[in-house]
Amino acid sequence: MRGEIICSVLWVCVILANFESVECSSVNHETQQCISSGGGENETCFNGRAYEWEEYDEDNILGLDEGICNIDKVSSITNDMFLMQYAFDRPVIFTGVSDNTEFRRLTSRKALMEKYANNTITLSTANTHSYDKVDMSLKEYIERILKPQSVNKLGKDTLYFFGNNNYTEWNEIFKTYMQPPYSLPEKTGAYSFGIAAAGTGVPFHFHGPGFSEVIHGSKRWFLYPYEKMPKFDPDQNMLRWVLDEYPKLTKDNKPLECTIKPGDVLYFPDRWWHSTLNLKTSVFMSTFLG
Ligand SMILES: O=C(O)CCC(=O)C(=O)O
Repeated sequence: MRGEIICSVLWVCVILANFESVECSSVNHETQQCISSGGGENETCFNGRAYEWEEYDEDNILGLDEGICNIDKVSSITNDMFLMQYAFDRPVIFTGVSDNTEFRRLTSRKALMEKYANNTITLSTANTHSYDKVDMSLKEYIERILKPQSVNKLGKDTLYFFGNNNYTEWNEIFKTYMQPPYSLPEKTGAYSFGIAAAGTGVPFHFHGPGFSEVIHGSKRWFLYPYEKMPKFDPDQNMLRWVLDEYPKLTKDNKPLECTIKPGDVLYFPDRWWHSTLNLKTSVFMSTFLG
């Protein structure tokens, strides 16, 4: 079966390569490896799929699963319906509402390393209040820090790239990002771009409303309304919370949750407690509405 899939992917590539002189690359969905007409396996895949970040994850070494999804998923509602049913009331996941193929292509590991390797990025510690900030080059972050989370590492010792972006330096790729086509009255969006390793995440916190889109990888979200503050240790990493605390939750204390993947956009309303766990190395964009 695996052989047949690889063969059929390669066959399509060979046919295309014969008709036009294109460099053909594709994804074998069984192994999630990139396959190119040249036979290489470390190439960037286009057509909306760029799995090469995940080549750096060690085969689900953390044993993370996607969990359940008990958040509504919608694909074609109007902004008025969004405002009436969700915006001020509960989270929702939009599927396939904006096409970020180009942004996905520009944020492959290879593309980012070619263009931004020496740019300085600001990392935050992955604890609830993100107290500490550390500056380093994107190259150093990707090559040295971006490793699967160890269960015993505290959130305050885990460095996480999310937000504090230099919009001028990143403008060329940020301008290709297609914002979710939904809005709140009198609010505008501010971007927070991030790249995070498998098993890392941000512990529970809350702030204003916004959207979160995964561009590469997958991210599990947990949410509670403001009045239902979850039990958590602000310095514990989310992997520990998922392994130790989550299984103890009673039915009444379970969060709203879902794993989002490329093509999904999660909306969280104002002041909802939320936390995240990256199941794979993930590249993501949040749009904060303020
Ligand atoms: O995407 C993440 O891992 C963190 C997102 C988050 O906490 C936020 O959007 O406030």
